[in-house]
Amino acid sequence: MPTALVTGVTGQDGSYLAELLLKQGYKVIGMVRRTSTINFDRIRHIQDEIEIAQGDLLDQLSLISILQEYRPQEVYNLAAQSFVPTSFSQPVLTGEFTALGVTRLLDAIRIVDPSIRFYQASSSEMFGKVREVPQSEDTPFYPRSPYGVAKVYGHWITVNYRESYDIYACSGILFNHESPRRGLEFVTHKITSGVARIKLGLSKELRLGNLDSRRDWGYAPDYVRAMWLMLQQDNPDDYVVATGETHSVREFLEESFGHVDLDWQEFVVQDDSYYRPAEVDLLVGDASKAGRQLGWEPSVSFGELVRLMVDADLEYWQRQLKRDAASSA
Ligand code: NAP
Ligand code: G4F
Repeated sequence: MPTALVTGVTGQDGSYLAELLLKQGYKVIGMVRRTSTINFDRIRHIQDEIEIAQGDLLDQLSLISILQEYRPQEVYNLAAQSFVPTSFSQPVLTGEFTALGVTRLLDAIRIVDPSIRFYQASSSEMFGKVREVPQSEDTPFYPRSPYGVAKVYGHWITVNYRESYDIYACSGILFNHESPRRGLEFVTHKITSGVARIKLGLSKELRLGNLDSRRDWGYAPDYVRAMWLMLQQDNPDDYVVATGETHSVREFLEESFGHVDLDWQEFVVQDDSYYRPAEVDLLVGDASKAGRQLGWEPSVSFGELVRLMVDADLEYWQRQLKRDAASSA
C-alpha cells in the first residue's frame, strides 16, 4: 500500500485529493496545523480513514519529523495562504507560507528521502497581467499580487530542486477550480451561497467587487485527478490544468441567478472595498499538454459547475432553516 502525505488536507483540494487517494488504495497522511478549534468540516466523512499528522509549513522540524515517521512515497503540497486579497494585507506571512514553505518541504524531502515524489500546487495567478492568450507552460509569468509572486517562487524552487537534486518534483499550474467545498470568501461560492440565501428570503443583496474580470473555472475533483496523474509518469514535468474556456464574474452571476429564475441586477451591489490594488483581468488556460501526456480532460462544464454549486447551497440553507425551525419549536 503506497503512502501519500497531503499538506492542506483540510482545504478544498486536500479533501478531494484525500478521497481520490483512498480510492486508489493509498494510506493517506493529512498534515494539519495546530488551531484552537478543530476545522475538519471538509474531511469529517473520511476522518477515520486517514491519519492526521500535526505540522506547519512555517516549522522545518515538524516537516522533517512527519517524513521520518510516515515515510511517504508521494507528497502533495497543497497548503498555502491561498486568498489573494489577504496577500495584499499580509504579504510577508503569505511569502512565509506560500513561497518559503515550499522550500522547507523540499529540504525536508532532500534530507529524509530524495526518492519521494513531490507535487507543488502552482497557480494561474502567476500569469497575472497575461503575456499571451491562452496561457500555457511556456507563457512568461507576470504576477499581480503578493500571492502570485509567492507562487512564482514556489514554482521555480520546485523546478530548481528537480534540476539540482534530481528530485521527482512536478508543478501543476492549475487555473481556478471550484466546488461546494470552496471557501466562502472566493467569488464563486460567495455568489452561489448569496443566490441561495436570496432565493430563500435570508438575504436581500449581494455585495461584490470587479464584475469584469474573467476566469477559467473548472471543477475541483477533476483537478485533483490531474495532480495524482502528474506523479504517476516516467518523468517529472510541469503542466497547465484548465478548461480552455473563460467567463466573466458577470456571466457567473447571470448563470447562477438565472438557475433560480432571478435577475442578478436586482440584488447585486458593487462595493469598492472588494476591488484589489492590482487585478488579474483575464485567465484562460491551454491544457493541451496535460491532455496529450496525462490523458487528462475536464468532465464538468461551466454551466454544470454553476448549477451544482447553487443546488448544493440551496440544500445547505434549506437544511439550516429546518434545523432552526425545529430548535425553536
Ligand atoms: P484552501 O481551501 O484555502 O486550503 C488551504 C489549506 O492550506 C488549508 O488546509 C489550510 O489549513 C492549509 N494551510 C495554510 N497555511 C498553512 C500552514 N502554515 N501550514 C500548514 N497548512 C496550512 O485552498 P485550495 O483551494 O484547496 O487550494 C489548494 C492549493 O492549491 C493552495 O496552495 C492554493 O494556493 C492552490 N491553488 C488553488 C487554486 C484554486 O482555484 N482552488 C488554483 C491554483 C492553485 P487550515 O484549514 O488550517 O486553514
Ligand atoms: O474567487 P477569487 O477570489 O479568486 P482568484 O483571485 O482568481 O484566486 C483563486 O484562483 C487562483 C488561481 O488563478 C488561485 F491560485 C487562488 O488561490 C484562488 O483560489 O476572485 C476571482 C475574481 C477576481 O478578479 C476578483 O476581483 O473575482 C473578482 N471578484 C469580484 N467581486 C471578487 C469579488 N472576488 C472575491 N473573492 N470577492 C468578491 O466580492
